[in-house]
Amino acid sequence: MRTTLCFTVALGMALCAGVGVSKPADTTDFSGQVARFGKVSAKECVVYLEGAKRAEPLKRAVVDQRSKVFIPHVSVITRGTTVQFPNNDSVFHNVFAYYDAKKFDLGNYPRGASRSVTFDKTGVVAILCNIHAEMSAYILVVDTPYYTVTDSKGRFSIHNVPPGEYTLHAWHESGFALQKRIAVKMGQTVASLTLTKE
Ligand SMILES: [Cu+2]
Repeated sequence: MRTTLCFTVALGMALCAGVGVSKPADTTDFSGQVARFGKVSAKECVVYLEGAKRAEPLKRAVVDQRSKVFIPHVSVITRGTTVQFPNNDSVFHNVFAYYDAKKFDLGNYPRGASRSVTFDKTGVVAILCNIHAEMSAYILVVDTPYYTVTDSKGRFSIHNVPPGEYTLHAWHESGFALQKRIAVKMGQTVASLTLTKE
């Protein structure tokens, strides 16, 4: 009896897990590759589709500080998200950035401490440490659930996109970018993107 119950619960959980990973029937993937720009690799480009659907703030977002490096170097968050900036290094860091044309400064703080900022407007946030000039990171604040960051070869895939009209944006820290209207169609949509200097 106990064995049967356990099996039923396990089967139920497996089915639920299966539902969780399956693709909604009326959505598609928007995939492709960003071409290199000169000698610069198209890795860590942000690609996103702006349409009618707005995004909820992310429940959790972290830009870590380890070995004098911000991790990740490039991240995307949705509008209204609060980002934690923990210091997991043996040295002090001072995180500051220009955001919405204003500078914010989290001050000096030691290992084990964390400070946070809520980003309620869209745009690019360039993050620096005024103790270590080599440290930098970028956060793109977007107002859409359809975004991703390219891999080391410039490849990307945005999952579960409803077909329709969108403004496609691509951005790279070197100053290359792309913005154009596109139609996302049902079935695998593959795009080859060429960015130009802003
Ligand atoms: Cu630092």
